[in-house]
Amino acid sequence: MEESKKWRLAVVVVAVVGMVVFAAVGYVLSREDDEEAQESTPISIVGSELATSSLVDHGSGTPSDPYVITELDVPIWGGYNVYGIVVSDVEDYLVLSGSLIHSTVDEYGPILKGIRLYNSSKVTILDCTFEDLSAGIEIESCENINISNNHFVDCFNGINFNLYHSDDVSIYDNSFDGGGYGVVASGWEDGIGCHQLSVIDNGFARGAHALWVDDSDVVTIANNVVGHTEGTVFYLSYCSEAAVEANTIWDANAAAFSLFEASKVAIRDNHVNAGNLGVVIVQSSSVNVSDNDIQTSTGMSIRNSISVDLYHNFVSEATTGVWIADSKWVNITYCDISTSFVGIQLLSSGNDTTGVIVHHNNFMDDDISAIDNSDVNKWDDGVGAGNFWNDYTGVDGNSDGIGDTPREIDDDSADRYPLMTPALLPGED
Ligand SMILES: [Ca+2]
Ligand SMILES: [Ca+2]
Repeated sequence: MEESKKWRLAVVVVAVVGMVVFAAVGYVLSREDDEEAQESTPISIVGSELATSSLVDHGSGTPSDPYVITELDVPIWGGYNVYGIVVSDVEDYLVLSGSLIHSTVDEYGPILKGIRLYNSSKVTILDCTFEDLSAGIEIESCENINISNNHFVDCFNGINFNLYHSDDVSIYDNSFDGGGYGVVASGWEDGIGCHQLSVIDNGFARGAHALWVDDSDVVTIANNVVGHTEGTVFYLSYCSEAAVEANTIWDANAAAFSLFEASKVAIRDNHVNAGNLGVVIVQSSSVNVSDNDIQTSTGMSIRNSISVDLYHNFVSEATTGVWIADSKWVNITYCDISTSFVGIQLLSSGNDTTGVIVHHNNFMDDDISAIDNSDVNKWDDGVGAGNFWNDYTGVDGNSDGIGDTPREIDDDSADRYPLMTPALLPGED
């Protein structure tokens, strides 16, 4: 080959290689552009990197001087299961505060999630706003987590427990506005949920459910205020050792409190106004319902359950105040059941309703005070005191405060010791 030809060939080869490289680089770059356009990249917060992370505003990871990451603006967009922030393997104290985490679309259609907390402990999320996400915060395999003073706006799930159990999670003073579930631990797999879950002093409005939790124990749900919800407000299934107290619920469309396969639950001192159902107890055991004030279509509904104590509740303006089917060992005492169509209804449909004991209640101005279509139940305490029925027509000839004739309920059921004056309820003089 001539020298000039060699040179020409070399120039051509270089040019071709250069074009290929240029095209390849261009392809890669354009792919990156495309991917960027398709999906946002999560901010990664890894425990082992916190000491040197530029995200950390100040702090050293101790209880009195936690690492603080603050004032982030995190837009999220893209396709399926995209997170704004992923926090993993944190063991030191970390506070994530004052940030806005939101999708760039006005709805939670794509699976866009705010913060994923994974395998971490001692993390606090404070004063953040989560908007238009399929989940605001997702928690998996974590412990000692505090979530307080945040705002969840139009998130399908506000706080979502995922896949594996977490331990000691406190959810305080947050507002959940719109969306589907405020706090949720539910799925097909067993084991999702939380040991020591506290949901206290939160506000829930315009959502479907405030709380829907499976597979959890040592649960406290207290002092929450709920308005304008579409579905069951507080639902606990396969849960034990739960206290549900001092919550206020108004303008709910379904059940206020619903238990399924739950045990050792106390529901006390709640106020429920409006809705279909106040307290629903299904396939549960050892449930104590006390000091509640309930105005719903059905005040309390108990089915297929064992050992339920209804003590000192006020139920009014119900279609049925207390409805019990296929259950045993239910005590109803010191309740005020008034202005309802049916006060108490017992029935057996499949299983027997037995061992129901009803005494020291006041039935006032109900259309039908009691119906007992079940088996052997007692409408008095067996030793001389029953209930006050304002429609009782008998007399008390010996002035012992007890009517001289039974107050019949039907052919085989009666209160043998009807009270002549209303039972003195706890707290009354
Ligand atoms: Ca009967
Ligand atoms: Ca008498």
